[in-house]
Amino acid sequence: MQPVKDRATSLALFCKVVDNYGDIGICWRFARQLQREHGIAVTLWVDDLPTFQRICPDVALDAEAQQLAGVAVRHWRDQEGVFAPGDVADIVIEFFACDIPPGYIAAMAGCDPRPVWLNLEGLTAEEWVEGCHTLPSPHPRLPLTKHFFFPGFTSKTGGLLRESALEGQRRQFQSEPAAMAAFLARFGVAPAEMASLKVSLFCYPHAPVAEMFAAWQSGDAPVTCLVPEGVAVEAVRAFLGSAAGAGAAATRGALTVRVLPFVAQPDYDKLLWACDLNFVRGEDSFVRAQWAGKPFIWHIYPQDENLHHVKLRAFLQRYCVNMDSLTAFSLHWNGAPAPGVGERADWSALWPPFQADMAEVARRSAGWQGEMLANGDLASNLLKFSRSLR
Ligand code: TRH
Repeated sequence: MQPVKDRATSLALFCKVVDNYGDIGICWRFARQLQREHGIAVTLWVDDLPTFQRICPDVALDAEAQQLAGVAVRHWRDQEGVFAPGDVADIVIEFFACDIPPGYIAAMAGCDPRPVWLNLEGLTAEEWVEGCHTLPSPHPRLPLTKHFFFPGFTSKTGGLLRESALEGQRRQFQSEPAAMAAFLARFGVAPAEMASLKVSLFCYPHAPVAEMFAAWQSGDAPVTCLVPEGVAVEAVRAFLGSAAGAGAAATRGALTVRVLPFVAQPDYDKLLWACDLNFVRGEDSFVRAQWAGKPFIWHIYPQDENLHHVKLRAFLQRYCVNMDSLTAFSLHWNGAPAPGVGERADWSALWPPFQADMAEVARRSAGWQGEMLANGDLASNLLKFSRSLR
């Protein structure tokens, strides 16, 4: 279905880069989709341009204001700005509860009508989200009400970020083996490696990568592991026996490891589509892996007191229907003890059953996509909710 164009609406999205790439990765994807598919005039306020540049090489580091892919990008330097009601967008979104400048909030209070103000939250599969999604939070002093908006995996949440053309692009790419081979050849993947199990690896530094490498190396089926530069640096360096810069590669036993440059966001999707198995992390690559229709293993962002294990289990409970090998593998990858397998992971024992179930896991991936599509996409759901408030 064609989304309804809404040319009159403006939207300001405030993004503070706390750590890593996920915050700006999500906001940049979201901003482009709102502009391209819904005709919204989006201003993306972001505090960290160098991190932004890694996923979008067109970003100019010294520009206070720049236009990128139809989105007005503003360097959010500090909280000091002075704003008038005319500067305020129709919809104001703070990502992940970041504090937007007090001057902007004061200007919001002076608007007539007042803008829609949303706090776009992080993704979790936990049930409590359904009770908090769209809840209002009145400002203690000003005549403004902020609403919480939660992405999620059920119809009682805001759904997941997904561009309307994404599925078509993926199917097209995956239907052309030559295009996939040409894409991977850019990173040095040799024709013979195309027949191996191709794995992309994106994880946090504490993932048990060295142990996984050892299991693949001594296995009987060839594996080609593609690792973006800067990821799992210690294990990659140890395997290569040299520096782990982009372009570095080595083969030991059944395993070939190749270091890739950190690619722009659209190419990262292609990488996920071209591989047979994807290790992803955080929030955005995790969601992209779900749309890639391939088996994936999620490394969740660590939190104090192992709170992330609760979130991991909540997701696995929804996703891993009758897939014990995937559950065991995922829990151990995240250092979360798996019932029946013991606390210490034996990767040579965990890998074969998972590998044997991979076709089944891929089928589940397709079924899951169907379920997620039925919830609509985050951008459309958010705009629908915003209109209901105006
Ligand atoms: O970078 P992350 O670890 O981000 C995390 C999560 O968002 C987490 O929820 C948040 O709380 C924490 O940061 C602070 O992982 P994530 O979310 O997958 O974001 C990575 C982004 O980088 C994603 O948009 C994909 C993109 N990317 C590229 O564009 N090129 C690449 O080569 C790679 C590996 C990733």
